[in-house]
Amino acid sequence: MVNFLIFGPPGSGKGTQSVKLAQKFNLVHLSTGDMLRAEIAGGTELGKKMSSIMAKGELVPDEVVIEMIAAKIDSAKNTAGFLFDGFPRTVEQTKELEKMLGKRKMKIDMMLVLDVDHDELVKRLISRAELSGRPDDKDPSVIENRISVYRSKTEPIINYCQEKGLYQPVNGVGSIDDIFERLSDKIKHFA
Ligand code: B4P
Repeated sequence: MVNFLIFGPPGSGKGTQSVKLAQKFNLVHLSTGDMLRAEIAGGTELGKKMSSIMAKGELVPDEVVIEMIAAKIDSAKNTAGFLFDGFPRTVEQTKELEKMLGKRKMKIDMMLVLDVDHDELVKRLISRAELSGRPDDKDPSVIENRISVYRSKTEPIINYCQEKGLYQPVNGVGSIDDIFERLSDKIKHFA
């Protein structure tokens, strides 16, 4: 099994590229954002608690996403590996993921980081707001908060993974197909 993190600021194209990569390389795509939005759409108790945090662009508590991911790893069958999208988002989540994988005789094999400039991120999220109806895409101040939460809480994971030799930067600006090719080139050496 090979396990990849797809990483980058909000709007960098993680979700967009993950769907295509999971299909091409027979990976299970695990997006904590999608899981949380499914809880909200299902009107669950957890979803009700998390929706106001997400609408402000803050991170939900580490233990919530860690528990979700562990359940999904154990229920996956016949896969070449996992593609973690939007998880981990803190160094603490990264350490927990390493423990979780270690117990199952797996590890993180590569961290793919989509590099996109600030103005392009804001432009993409504002244009998605028209289609997504996501409250965190509608308000420019929430978009700025998500980017700043990424810089302060999530970006330190890059250093952590760089020291372990896992870091692989990818230019995230260009057409969706071109970026898919760049990512596929990195993954194909493993998968
Ligand atoms: P996520 O669902 O992870 O949302 P995101 O960061 O906005 O990225 P997403 O994957 O959706 O966007 P993409 O870049 O593909 O998280 C949402 C919230 O959930 C967080 O703010 C947080 O509150 C919570 N959460 C999730 N995981 C958590 C965790 N582990 N811990 C704590 N809290 C957590 O695409 C953006 C747009 O760009 C799309 O419209 C797309 O079409 C467009 N696009 C993509 N590629 C493009 C390209 N090459 N050119 C032009 N447009 C492009």
